Amino acid sequence: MALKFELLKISGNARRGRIHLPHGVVETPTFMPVGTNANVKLMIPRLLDEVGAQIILGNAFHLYLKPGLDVFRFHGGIHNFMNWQKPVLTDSGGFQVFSLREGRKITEDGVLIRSPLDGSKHMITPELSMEIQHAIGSDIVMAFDYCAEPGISHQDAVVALELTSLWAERSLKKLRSLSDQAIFGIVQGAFFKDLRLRSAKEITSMNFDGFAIGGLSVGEEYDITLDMTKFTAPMLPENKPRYFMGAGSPKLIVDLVDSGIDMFDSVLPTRVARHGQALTWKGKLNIRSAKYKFSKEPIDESCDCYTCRNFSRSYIRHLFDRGEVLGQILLTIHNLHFMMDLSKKIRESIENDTFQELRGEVLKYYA
Ligand code: PRF
Ligand code: ZN
Repeated sequence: MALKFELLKISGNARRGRIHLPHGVVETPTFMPVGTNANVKLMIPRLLDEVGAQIILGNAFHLYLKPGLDVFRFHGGIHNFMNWQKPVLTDSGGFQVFSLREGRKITEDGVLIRSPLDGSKHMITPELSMEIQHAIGSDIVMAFDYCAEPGISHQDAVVALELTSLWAERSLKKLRSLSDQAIFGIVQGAFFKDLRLRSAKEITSMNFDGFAIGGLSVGEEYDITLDMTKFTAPMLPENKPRYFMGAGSPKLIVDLVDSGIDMFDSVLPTRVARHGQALTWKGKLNIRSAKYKFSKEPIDESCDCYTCRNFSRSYIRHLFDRGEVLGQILLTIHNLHFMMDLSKKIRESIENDTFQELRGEVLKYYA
């Protein structure tokens, strides 16, 4: 078994757990930084370690295009390639069915997707996605799914759901024939409860090592995201990890934990950092603002990250003003540290049965 999950404590619906993987242990709830191209933008692995990252994400489709599977085979997998020796989860390419929908073609066999790099066309099947994720050597593989767009009709959502179930079965069968890597199934069903119910039933009837909720946070209203998650999460087996794909705002994270989710990922903390936005325990802060020109304060006085221990708002604002990359690096370090700190405080609060107080505190500053 490549994955062992311990459910350590339940407080309300919030869960405190531990996932054992080939490259290490992941304490949950956990936030997973995104490293699409085998790097978390602007972060060296040593810094990822320092901010407390336990597991990072890679993307099968992007890594298949560049550098290509032969390079991963040459290095013996992503861990040696990028010199990150802790766990890695790879997404299957199912999200690119959604994000690269311009000119795509979907058949029962798989999806024809256009490369964002050079426009070339690639037929991604569940089997190919498994071969890619096997070559990458991730600790957790994701099944190949069909993430539908918001506004999809019930009729079309049924097609997406049926393909997702068919592809889940083929993903599981193919991966088990290749390796003993852990694999998660993904529940779809758009914004229809009857379809979420059906998808959850079909996907959880297969012997996956964990389960993800996909197809949400794709542009729909917040209340719908949360309502669908609260409806779906209880249908997932209690003794396996639960992963909400693509959630990075502090508000959504505390609400997801409150719905029984264990894992989440997003480019949000690293992306907004590059645009000058810091996440703090007192809400968001835009470092480009003129009001920080003469501020000797750190970004967040309650933060003990490298950035906050060493640099003033005034200096970081100056770096952004001059377009210096160091400003982006310093904010990326801070934002990732904040997400890891948030995850850690969530875990502690579940252990102490004070999660609702922590959630209230976060919601006060992130409306
Ligand atoms: N499927 C896959 N990856 C994803 C999603 C999905 O539905 C989402 C939806 N928020 C993010 N990433 N495979
Ligand atoms: Zn900080």
